[in-house]
Amino acid sequence: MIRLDRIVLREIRLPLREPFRISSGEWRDRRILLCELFDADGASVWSESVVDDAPNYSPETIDTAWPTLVRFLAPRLLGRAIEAPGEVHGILAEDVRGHNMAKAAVEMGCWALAATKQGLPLARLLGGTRKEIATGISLGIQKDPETLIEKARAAVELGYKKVKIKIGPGRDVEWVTAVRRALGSGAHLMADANNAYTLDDADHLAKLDDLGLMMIEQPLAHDDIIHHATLQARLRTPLCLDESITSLERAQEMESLRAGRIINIKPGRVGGFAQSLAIHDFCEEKGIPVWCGGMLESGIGRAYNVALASLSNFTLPGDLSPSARYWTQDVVTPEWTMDRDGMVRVPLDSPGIGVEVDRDRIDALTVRTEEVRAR
Ligand code: OSB
Ligand code: MG
Repeated sequence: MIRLDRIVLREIRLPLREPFRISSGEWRDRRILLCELFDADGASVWSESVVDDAPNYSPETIDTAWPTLVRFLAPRLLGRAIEAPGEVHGILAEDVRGHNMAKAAVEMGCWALAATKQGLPLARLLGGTRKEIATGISLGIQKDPETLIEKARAAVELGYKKVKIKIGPGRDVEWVTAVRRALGSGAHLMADANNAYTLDDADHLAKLDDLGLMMIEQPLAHDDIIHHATLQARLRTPLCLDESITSLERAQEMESLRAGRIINIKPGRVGGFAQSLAIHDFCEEKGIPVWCGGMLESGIGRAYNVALASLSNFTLPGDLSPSARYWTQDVVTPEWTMDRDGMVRVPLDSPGIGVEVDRDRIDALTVRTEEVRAR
């Protein structure tokens, strides 16, 4: 049982080692929202919301998630007896529309708290069975194809099991062709468009069919299913939906309309683990492979993603790059690492999220805090 008596929100600023650019915007210095959840019996955990400064991936930002947590979400959980973490999503979703990334931060925190209190690694509480997760890299838009090729080569050299290239109009067929030539036909390559196209681009996107991509991620609008179905019917390459899958219902629509053949599950995007597990199970039953996406999380958010990716139907490499790719120093110890075979180890030796949170480092990076207490 969980009974929260305090939730502390923090904003930390964590500069990326290099800017990360996608078709809809750019990340430099991340504004990260962390939550610390305190149980009445003394246990506590850290969690993370995958919001940032601008609404270019989803409508949420850190400045919408913060007051939503303080005013609507935290008060529903505080002081309440929660039998199991699977109940939390329903409690948060009742008459609160959207705000999935805000909801996910506290929902996933409750799962970690339950794992901590039961003495279980989070991955095992979720039902995960893998000991290590195959990892891919997501390469942002570069200044020219040569730079992209160089980064893609270096990634393969480091052991990454998949290379994802961010594309957009003017930086697509030629750029991906150049990378395919450089890496050879055996490389596991894919492209992510982050909503940069419309159905008018279908003929152009069909040229990607000759490049042997594992998938094309979210070419059309952030909330679209139906046009993706039309596009999928014209492409041989599987489409993978990211932005559009905000709940189990959207995953079901994708399947029944054949709007895509793969799903990128980001727990923050779907409101947390309960929905992630429901989507995972649904996809497993329908033979739809899934993989775990990333949102440039700190080491705290990564711990949650790694735990989720240990479930059986996460059969494709996740965007789970090691800490050093993003930060000069992460906020957890040990930092996340990847071995020469592109595998990230699932921490199974300790209860909860499996990494220590560096409170001194977080204090040094904190720009604001707010505490919400049970009334
Ligand atoms: O579309 O998957 C995406 C980062 C920010 C916003 C959207 C996306 C991404 C990534 C980065 O691809 C994945 C990562 O390395 O965390
Ligand atoms: Mg994506």
